[in-house]
Amino acid sequence: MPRVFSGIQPTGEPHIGNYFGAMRNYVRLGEEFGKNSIYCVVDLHAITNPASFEPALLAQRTFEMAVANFAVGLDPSRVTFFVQSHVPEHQELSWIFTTLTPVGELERMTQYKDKSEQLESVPAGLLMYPALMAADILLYKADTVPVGEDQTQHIELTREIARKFNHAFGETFPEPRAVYNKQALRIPGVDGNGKMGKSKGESSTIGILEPLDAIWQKLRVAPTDPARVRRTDPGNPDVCLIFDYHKLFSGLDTIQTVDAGCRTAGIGCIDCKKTLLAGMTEHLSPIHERAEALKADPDFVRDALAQGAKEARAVARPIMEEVREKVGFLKL
Ligand code: AQP
Repeated sequence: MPRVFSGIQPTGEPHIGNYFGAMRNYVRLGEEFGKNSIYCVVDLHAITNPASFEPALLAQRTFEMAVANFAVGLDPSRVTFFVQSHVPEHQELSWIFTTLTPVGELERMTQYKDKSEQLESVPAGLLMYPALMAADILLYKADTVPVGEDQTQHIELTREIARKFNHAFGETFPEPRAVYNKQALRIPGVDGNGKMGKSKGESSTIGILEPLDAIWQKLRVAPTDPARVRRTDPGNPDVCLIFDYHKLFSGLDTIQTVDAGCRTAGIGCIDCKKTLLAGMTEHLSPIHERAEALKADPDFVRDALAQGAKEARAVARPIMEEVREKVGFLKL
């Protein structure tokens, strides 16, 4: 049976990019593979970027990330869901992988390049991020990794690390493959400034748990087709991020209506955005309700995370034992 692994950083509120790009696939694969779907709030990753790491907020963001995942439909009694720092084997395997990974490979990662150029002083942990991600996945010998397109390069490096380990120490790890949601490979930020990302701040994101009036304030000012200056100008939905969001939240009829309306100037951008808000309201309101119920029962969430860490360690420990033996550490 395939084994699924994926992680999500508690660097801020989960957004619709995370949701459509990754979390919905967590739910789908969770329903198929049960406890063999292993998901993790990757707090060790979240501390690698000083631009988005806020110690005073980390625990709360970690808790809220679990709430959000449960609220969108992940059932912790059916899948394995835990917090990365609660399973120390991630760090142990990661260290071994850093010894197999050339610094040049790590420096070539585009996410590293993007983030490091914003920083005056670059922590070594930011460079090592992909080795930790490889450890996250391979610690469970996972072969299936639901992620957004921005993780493609990291998954490729994970495959390479698996190959290197197998070559050096004997066949141990599978070469995992990424699973994408083709409709949501890379959802743009609502500020029109590239990929939606938590670490880009609130102006980029539409949080899945964000109040609908706050979402409307962002949609209202969101850029649309820049060539559509007046209400009477025809627009091009193919270059409009609002239309990208319609494809995620609206039914086929609505998508066709706003597409045609935009091209013929039959619908203005504000009305198009209001239609989108209606679709978002329908989709997100039940998630908001479930999240409120979970927040009102923090012991349920904490117990689920404690149980998840136990389950994850039960899988990770024997694999780590095998790794230690193959690497040649003294066993007492
Ligand atoms: N815009 C997106 N479109 C589609 N998928 C996305 N993912 C993230 N952004 C998009 C996918 O969500 C999963 C969790 O990734 P993450 O926690 O790294 O999310 P993030 O919002 O990208 O977080 P940060 O803190 O802002 O990280 P960086 O700065 O690394 O982008 C992943 O599967 C991701 O692909």
